[in-house]
Amino acid sequence: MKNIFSSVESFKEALKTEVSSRFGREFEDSYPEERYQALGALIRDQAGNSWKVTKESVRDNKTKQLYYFSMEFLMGRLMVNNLMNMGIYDVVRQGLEELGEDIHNYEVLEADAGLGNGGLGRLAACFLDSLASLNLAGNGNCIRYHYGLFKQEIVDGCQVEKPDCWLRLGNVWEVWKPQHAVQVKFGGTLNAYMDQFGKFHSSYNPSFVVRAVPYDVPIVGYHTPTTNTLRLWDAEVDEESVQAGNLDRYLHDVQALTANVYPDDSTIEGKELRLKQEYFFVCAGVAQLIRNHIRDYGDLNNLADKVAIQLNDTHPVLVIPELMRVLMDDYSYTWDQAWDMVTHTVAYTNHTILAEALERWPQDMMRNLLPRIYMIIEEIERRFHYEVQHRGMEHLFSQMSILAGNQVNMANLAVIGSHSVNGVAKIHSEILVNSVLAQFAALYPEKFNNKTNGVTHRRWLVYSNPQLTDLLKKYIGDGFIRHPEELEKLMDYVDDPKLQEEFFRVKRERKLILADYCRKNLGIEVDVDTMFDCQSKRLHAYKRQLLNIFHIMYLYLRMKQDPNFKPVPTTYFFSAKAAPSYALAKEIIKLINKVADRINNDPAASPYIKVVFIPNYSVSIAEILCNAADVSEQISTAGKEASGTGNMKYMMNGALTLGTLDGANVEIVDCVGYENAKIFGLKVDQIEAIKRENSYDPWRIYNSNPKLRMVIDSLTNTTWSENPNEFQLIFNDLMLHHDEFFVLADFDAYLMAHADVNAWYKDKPAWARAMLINIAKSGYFSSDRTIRQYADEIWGLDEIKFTDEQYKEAGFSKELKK
Ligand code: 26Q
Repeated sequence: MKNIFSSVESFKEALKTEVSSRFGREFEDSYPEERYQALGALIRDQAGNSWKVTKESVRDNKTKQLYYFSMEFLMGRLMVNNLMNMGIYDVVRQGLEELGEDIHNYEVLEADAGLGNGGLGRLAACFLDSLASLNLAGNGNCIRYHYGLFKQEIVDGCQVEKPDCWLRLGNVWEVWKPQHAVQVKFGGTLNAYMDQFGKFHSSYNPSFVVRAVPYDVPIVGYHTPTTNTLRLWDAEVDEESVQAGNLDRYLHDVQALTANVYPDDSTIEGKELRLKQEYFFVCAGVAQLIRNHIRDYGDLNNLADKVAIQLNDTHPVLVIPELMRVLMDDYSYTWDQAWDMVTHTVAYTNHTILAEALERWPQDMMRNLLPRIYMIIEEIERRFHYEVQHRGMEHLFSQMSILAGNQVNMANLAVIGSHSVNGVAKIHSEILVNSVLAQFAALYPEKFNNKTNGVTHRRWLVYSNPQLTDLLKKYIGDGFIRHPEELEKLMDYVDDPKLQEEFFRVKRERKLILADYCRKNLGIEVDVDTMFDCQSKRLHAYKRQLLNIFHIMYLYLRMKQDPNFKPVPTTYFFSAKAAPSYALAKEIIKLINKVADRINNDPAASPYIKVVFIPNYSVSIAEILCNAADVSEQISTAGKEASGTGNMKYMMNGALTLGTLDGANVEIVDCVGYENAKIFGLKVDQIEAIKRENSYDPWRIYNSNPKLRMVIDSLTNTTWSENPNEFQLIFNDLMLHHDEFFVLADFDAYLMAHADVNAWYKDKPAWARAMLINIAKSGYFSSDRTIRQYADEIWGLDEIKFTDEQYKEAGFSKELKK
C-alpha cells in the first residue's frame, strides 16, 4: 500500500492533486476551506487502510468487541490528534510549510464536535482514544446530532444560547454508510398472542417509522494500526412509511429526532423527544451489532462471549429490553436464554448520585411510544419481583422496582439487567453501595465495582501542551506517551532547581497563550505573572462556583475597607455553561460577570485581582485553559461530584488541586499526598451528620461571621448591580431555601485554604516541587489505566493482533509500536 505520508514530497504532491481533482482548482487558487477538506480527506483515507486491517483482524481472529453506548461523545477536534496518533504530524506540518501554509490555520478551521454536555460525553471520547491505543476493539455508538450543545455568548453579563452549527463545513472524518441503514419503529398498536405451543407472537403496527443511517468516524490509536469506529446514527425518512396526508408532520418529526443534544439540567423532565432519541440510537446500534455477529459467527449463541456492551449512564438502558426483544421475537430464543445472554453482555456505569438527576419516564409515555419494549420491561419487573420474594427480601422490593408511581425507573432497570454496575471514583462507588443502590448491593454484591475515571493524557498533556511534553521528554524520555505510569520517573527530579526553573518557563509560555486568547477574543489584558486560578466545568449549584466568586467578592470588599490589604496578585478564570432552563445557574453566571466588570475596571484592585469569564467552555477552550493553571478549583459539596475529570486534566499539567474530599479528588490526594494539594471543607460523613441532626442553619453562620455577612449583603445592596433584586435567586437559595449545598458552611474553610495557597505560592521551590509531583503522579489518571481495568475486570477483551503484512498494509512500520 502506497503511503502518501511517507515523505514530505509525496504528501505535497498528493494534497495538490486532491485539491485539484476535488474542486477543479489549482492549489494556489483554492479556498482555505477546500484545502482543509482535501487534507482531511487524505488523512481519513490513510486511516482507512488501518481501518480495513483492524476490521479484518477482529473478524479473522474472532476478537471480542466492545460496544460503548453513549448518548454523548464530546470529541472536540480530531486533526492534531489523528496526525499525532498516526505519527505523521511533522510530515504534514512541514509539507504545508513548504506550500506556504501554517498548519495551525488548518487546525482551527475544524469545528469542535460538541456532541455532549460535559464530563460524561468527554469521558466517552477519552475512552475511545485509549481503547484504540491499547489495541482493544471498542466501538462507539451515538447520534449524529445536527447541532452540538448550544454555543454560549455573554451579553451584558448574561448567558445567551446560539446554535452550534458544527457541520457547516461538513465533517471530514465521517463516512456515510447508507447500505447499513436500519428501520426504527415507534408508537402504534401491538397485537400479541400465544400460539398452541405457548410461544409468543406479535404483530406490530407502528405509527412512526424512521430510517437510521450510520456515519462512521475512524478512531485511530496511538502509533498502532488499530482503528476503531465511532458510529453516529442520523435519521432519514423511510419512504414506505409515510402515512397519507401527514408528510409535513412526518418530515418534521424525522428531522427533530437528531437535531439537538439535550442539555443536562440535572432535573429529569419526561421529554418525549428525548426518549425517542434514546430508543432511536439503541435500536439502530443493537440491530447493527446483531447483524455483524450473525455475519461473523452464523448465529447468536456465543454473543456474550464475543460482545460486551457498556451503558454510559442509563441513557442507553433500553439496550436491555431491546436486545431481549430481538433475541426472542426475531431469533426465537426463550426468555431464559435471552435473559442469560443479555445480562452477561450488558454492563452499566452510573455517573450521578443526585436523586433528582436519576432518569425516570412516565409509564404511559413509554407504553405508547414503545409498546413491545414496555411489555418486556413489565415482564422483567414481574420476574425480578419473584426472585426478590424467593430470596426473602420482599421488604426491599419497593426501593428496587422498575415500575412504581407511574414511572419507569431506568437506574433500577440498568442494575437488574447488567452483570456489572460501576461508579466512577472510589467515594462515588462507595456511596452507590452504601446508600443510593444499597438494596441492590445487598441482593447482588458481586455486580458492584469501581472504575475511577481517567482522561487521555495524549490529548490533555502530550498534544495540547507540547512545551511541557518536550521538557518531560528531556528528563524522562518519551515512554510515558504509551505508558503514562512512567511519568513517575519525574519524581527523581522534582527538587532539581534547573527543572523547576524550566518548568516555570513552560508554565509561563502556556499562560501567554491563554492571555493571547483573552486579548484577542475577549479584549481583556491578563498579566501572566499573576497566579492563575481556574474553575471550568458545567455550572451547577453543587459544583459551587458561588463559593469561588464569594471568596473573590470578599477579597475585593476587604480591599475597599482596608487600603493596606494587598492580596497575592491572581487572575481568576471561570468557564461554564448553564442549562438554558436553569435560572439559578444563569444568575450565578451573571454575578461572576458583574463582579468581573466591577473589579477589572477598578484600577486600585485590578493589579491584584482579575476575573475572567471565558465564554463557551468546550474541548478546545479546555485545551488552552487547563495547562495554563496554577490552581485547579474542585470545590463541589462533598458527596455530590461523582468523579470530575477536569481535576485530572489540570493535575497532569501541574496545577495544584484546591478541593473538597469529593469525587476523584480523593484519589488525587491519595496519589500526591495531602502536602501536595489543598483539601478543605466538610467531608461526606460530616454533611450526613448535619443532615441527620437537621442542625444546619445558614442564618446562624450569617449572623456570626462578619466576612460572610459582608459578602451576602453585597448581593442586594447595589455593590455589583444597580438593581438590588438582580441576585435575588441566589440570595433566596442560600438564605431562604436552606443553602442545599453548604456554601455558607464551607466559606471560612475556603478562605483559609486560599490564604494557605497564597503563602505556598510565594515559596517558589516548594511550589514548583508540588506542581512537578502532581505531574509525576498523574499517570494513574490516564484513561489508559481506566480502560485496562474495564477490559480486564468487566469486558474480558483481548488485544487485536496484526500480522507483518497487515502492518505493511496499514502503512505502519513495526518500529513505531514501541
Ligand atoms: C438526561 C435526561 C434528559 C436530558 C439530559 C440528561 C442528561 C444528560 C447528560 C443527564 C446527565 C448528563 C451528564 C452527566 C455528566 O456529565 N456527569 C458527569 O460524569 C462525569 C464522568 O463520569 C463525572 O466525572 C462527573 O462527576 C459527572 O457529573
